[in-house]
Amino acid sequence: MKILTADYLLCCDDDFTIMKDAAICFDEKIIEVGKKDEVIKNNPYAIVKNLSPNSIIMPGLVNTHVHLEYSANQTTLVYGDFIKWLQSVIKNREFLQRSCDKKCYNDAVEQMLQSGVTTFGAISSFGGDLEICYETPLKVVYFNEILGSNPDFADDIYKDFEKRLQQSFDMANDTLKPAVSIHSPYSTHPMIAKYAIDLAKENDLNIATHFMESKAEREWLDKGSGDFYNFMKNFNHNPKPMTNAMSFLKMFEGLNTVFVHGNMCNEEELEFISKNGSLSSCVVSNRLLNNPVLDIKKAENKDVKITIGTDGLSSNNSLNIWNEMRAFLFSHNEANVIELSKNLIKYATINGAKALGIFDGGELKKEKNADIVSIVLPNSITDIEQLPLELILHTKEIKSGYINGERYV
Ligand code: MCF
Ligand code: FE
Repeated sequence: MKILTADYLLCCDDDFTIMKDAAICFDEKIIEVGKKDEVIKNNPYAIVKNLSPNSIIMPGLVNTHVHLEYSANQTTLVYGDFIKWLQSVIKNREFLQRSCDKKCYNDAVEQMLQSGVTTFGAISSFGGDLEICYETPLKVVYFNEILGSNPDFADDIYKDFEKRLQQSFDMANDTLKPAVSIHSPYSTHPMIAKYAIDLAKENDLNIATHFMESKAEREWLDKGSGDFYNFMKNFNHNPKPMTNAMSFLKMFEGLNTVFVHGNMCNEEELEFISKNGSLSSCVVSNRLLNNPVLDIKKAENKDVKITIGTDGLSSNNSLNIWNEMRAFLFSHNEANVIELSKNLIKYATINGAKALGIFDGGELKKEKNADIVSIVLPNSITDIEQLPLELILHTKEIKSGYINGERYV
């Protein structure tokens, strides 16, 4: 049993409680959170560690969406336009996947780990990232991706998907949970999507999908026109969307799906997402691919649970979740900076944990898993209201971290 004490403790509960001169007592689970003197008095056999001045204790962070298999990308993929980027992915994805060696995967995960991420949702297209996801001390929801627009190839697609899914089942343990990802409504035939969703339902697996990321996707699904039409014409002389937005969404009814991006959602779609999952927002990726930013007011008016995703190094220059939060803060100048900072920390902790569901963390509360990180601010703060903002402005890496109560940083 251990106790950590610090100047401040962020519970990341619904009320966003911040405790001053606080402590947390834990083994695998959290035993008590409260005032330093009381926690020490109530747990006399615990080993006490007093963190350095200006320390902050908070829950481990959650990156709900990352593609590790593209971590070799730095200057290969083309930015500035979603369709051009997609074409460059199609052209280079096997090369990038082959170029990501053990060190490349390690470095990518290390960026998340050092930034305080204790849980992430990995979208795996090929299975090349399974080993690193198994080896890392971090908790991983491992989303095996399926895509394909031609039902004639369905059998081969299912065979490949089932093989990867089985491999992830073989490696599953307390920190690696197999899951399913339907790539998107523009790339996955509804029959293929339904097959994978049914599999997820039968096996009680988490599920994720890219949805309403670009203007091109909106136009294509609504009207069958625009940039996607021109793109699809390369493969088919008379291309038509395989589904529309609402029919695609309805396949996920009753599940807790991580919908990724959602920038172009209308109110009806946001309402559906609010009732059937959460939204992973990836602002840096959206910026680089010239996609719109998420309208947070519109999403929050529908009670959508927003979470933070870095996306992959295929559309980001960093997997550090604080870099992502800073970018989010600076891209949303319509929001009050203090209010948004507080919300961002919720998005990256409690909301992310609820979105990924399986690992009971994201909050410092009795009986939750002891996924805890500590951060040291450069100086003392003058106003507790500013703490979330100061954290987002100054944090690059954590000072220490615990997963299920075990120290890993
Ligand atoms: O989230 C971004 C942009 N939207 C869609 N897909 C991806 C993103 N980052 C990587 N991808 C992958 C996706 O998983 O790119 C491929 C898929 O494997 C595009 S479809 C050939
Ligand atoms: Fe993505």
